[in-house]
Amino acid sequence: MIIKYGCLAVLACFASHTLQAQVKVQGEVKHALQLTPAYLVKMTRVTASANDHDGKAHSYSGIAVSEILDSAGVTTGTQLRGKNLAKYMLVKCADGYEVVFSLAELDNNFTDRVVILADSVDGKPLPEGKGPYKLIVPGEKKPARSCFQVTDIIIGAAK
Ligand SMILES: Nc1nc2c(c(=O)[nH]1)N[C@H]1C(S)=C(S)[C@@H](COP(=O)(O)O)O[C@H]1N2
Ligand SMILES: [Mo]
Repeated sequence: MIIKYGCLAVLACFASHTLQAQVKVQGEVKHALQLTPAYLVKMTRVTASANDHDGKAHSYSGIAVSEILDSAGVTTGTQLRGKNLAKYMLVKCADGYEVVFSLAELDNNFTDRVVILADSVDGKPLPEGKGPYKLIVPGEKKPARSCFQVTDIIIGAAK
């Protein structure tokens, strides 16, 4: 009995962990994506430095959000004008935390800042409770939009 339920608990834990290791990209996109380790490994890795809550700098690595948006067929680059400037990216996390960016804040025609979806910090996977994916937003005074345990990226239009 104990062994049976023990096995079930291990399986359930494994299943939930596997399910968590993906970020869904949907909304105003040409192709919805499910970002998994297998999908992300084909994309260009970049690094970004960010301070933690106590002001200590860490080196994060992952994929530029701009590349993820391109891959999903979001209106970026030369398409980001007119009505498309009212579009936004909503990022949802496992604990219900949500943050929003206008698409222009993430676009390399508008800014040199590179926001990344990180899966590693200082050469190691993100620690339990902060991973598997964390958004890294360099150059902000507060780390409040660097949200961890990201589960969903939703593209919307503000009107
Ligand atoms: N998913 C999620 N991400 C989050 C938060 C949160 O509550 N949930 N808090 C934000 C705020 S306000 C801060 S200050 C930092 C805190 O990060 P730390 O716990 O690594 O210091 O995470 C940011 N990212
Ligand atoms: Mo905070």
